[in-house]
Amino acid sequence: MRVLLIRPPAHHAIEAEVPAAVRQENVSYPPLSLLAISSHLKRYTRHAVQILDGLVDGMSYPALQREIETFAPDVVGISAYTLGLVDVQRTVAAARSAKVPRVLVGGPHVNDFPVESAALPGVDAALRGDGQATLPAVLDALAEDRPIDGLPGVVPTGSRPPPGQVLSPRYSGNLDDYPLLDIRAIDYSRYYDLLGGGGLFTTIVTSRGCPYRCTFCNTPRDRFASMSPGRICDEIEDKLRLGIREVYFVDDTFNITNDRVWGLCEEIVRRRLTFTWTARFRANGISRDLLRLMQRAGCVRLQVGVEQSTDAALDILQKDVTVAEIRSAFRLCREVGIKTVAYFMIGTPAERTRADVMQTIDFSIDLDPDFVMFNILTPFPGTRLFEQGIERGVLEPEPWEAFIRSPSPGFVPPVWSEFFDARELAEMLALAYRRFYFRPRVIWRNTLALASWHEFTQKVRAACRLIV
Ligand code: B12
Ligand code: SF4
Repeated sequence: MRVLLIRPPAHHAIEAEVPAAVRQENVSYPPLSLLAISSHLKRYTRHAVQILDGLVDGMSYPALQREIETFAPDVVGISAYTLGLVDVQRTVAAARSAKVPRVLVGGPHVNDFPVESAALPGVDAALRGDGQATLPAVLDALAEDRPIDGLPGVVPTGSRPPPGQVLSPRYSGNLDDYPLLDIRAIDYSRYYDLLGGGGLFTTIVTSRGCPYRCTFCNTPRDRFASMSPGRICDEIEDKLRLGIREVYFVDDTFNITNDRVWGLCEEIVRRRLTFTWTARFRANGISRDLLRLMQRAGCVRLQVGVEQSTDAALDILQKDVTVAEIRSAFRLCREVGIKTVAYFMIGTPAERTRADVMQTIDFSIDLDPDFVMFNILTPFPGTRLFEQGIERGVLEPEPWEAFIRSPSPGFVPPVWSEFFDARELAEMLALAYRRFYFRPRVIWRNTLALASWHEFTQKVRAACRLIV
């Protein structure tokens, strides 16, 4: 079978949490999910696989259709995010117009909304779980003209199946078993990191899920799995051979345990792997010794989820971290010389007055990270926060349900509107960025750190969009 795996463009992405200005500059990461699937299919099956990344090219739909026609696949597999659902539909339509016999969807949206995904017009089947664990059997069946209903991970179409039956997703228990990502399957030179140094770059995921319980997050809690340090270093070594020198570990939380980070850094140092890296961290458990070892292993920057400025607010979000731990983490990073990006949320159930939000902004300045990212909190279906919103009458399930049944570009995800409306939150978001970044000290520091003219123009563009 000829299989084309597609990451849809983002022409109609629904804006939520992350300001569009930041997202637009942030979409230049490689399509990890499709790379993982294609590497697996190439290694273990005889199907001919190609990846089409509509996102990196900002590809138009006529161009996408032409690309599909050129490859002439038997099967198209589309990766679906909930906020990208309108583009998923347009991509399905393009595949249909290109006369592709079978159109499948998979990815985070299908994992969260399996029945609704299987009912999307033009979709032949929705597959739940890791594509590596579902697609091989499905492709073999299609190649032999056998039915795919009932195969593991295949969501039945039509009437709602009994709860739990066939809907349970398929996941691998051991991430080490998956083959190394064959990044040569895409033009990897086109991907970059806005905050990076401008060298060849890639993202890598080394774990799945997170056992913490933050109310605003629905990352798989019970399925946490991690690759071994040896497997991660094999992946890195493979990418270094291609000239890649910058890595962003995009795991939900890289330091679920310090032992994991410690073991990986020791292995990187032992193998003398020379590259710089950055990762997403929680503030608790960060020690000076750990940071020093991480720095020896190439760590140059950490993105840390701070979210709020008081212990009471952090408790409401069940963040399981204290302000003292956050302060200590940022102080130690500055002391050791690792740069920081602090993530904050505006419009949480803990921010009842404008003064509360100003306190969050003041804290971001006081903490003195190198960069900040403010998001407007958007309660997603499937999170504890969403349930709390419904229980307290702050949120209605209907707007989301309508969008998921019938995606339209005009959808505006409801915010936590108990204390502020969306307009007030947007205004305070812009204020937060202005107050943090338009300080002489920050402008000077960031200008000194710029690596190139390209980087400068990129950042100025992003900053202008943010402020506007
Ligand atoms: C890394 C990551 C990112 C990175 C992506 C970096 C990169 N591409 O290099 C960044 C930071 C950019 C990012 C951004 C966003 N992310 Co994100 N991200 C993740 C994270 C932590 C891991 C995803 C990953 O790469 N996993 C490893 C790869 C190998 O596996 P995978 O993506 O899970 O894909 C597997 C299956 O889903 C399936 N699959 C995927 N596609 C397909 C297609 C077919 C046909 C089949 C059969 C199977 C299949 O097989 C894959 C391989 O096993 C997940 C959380 C999590 N733990 O899953 C959230 C997650 C995917 N992100 C999420 C969200 C909401 C976003 C944003 C929309 C946030 C925002 N408000 O802007 C943006 C949008 C990104 C975009 N597409 O435009 C949600 C998605 C929820 C949903 N229902 O859509 C998740 C689940 C987190 C959460 N629980 O809230 N993200
Ligand atoms: S620590 Fe991060 S990934 Fe883990 S539950 Fe909280 S927000 Fe989600």
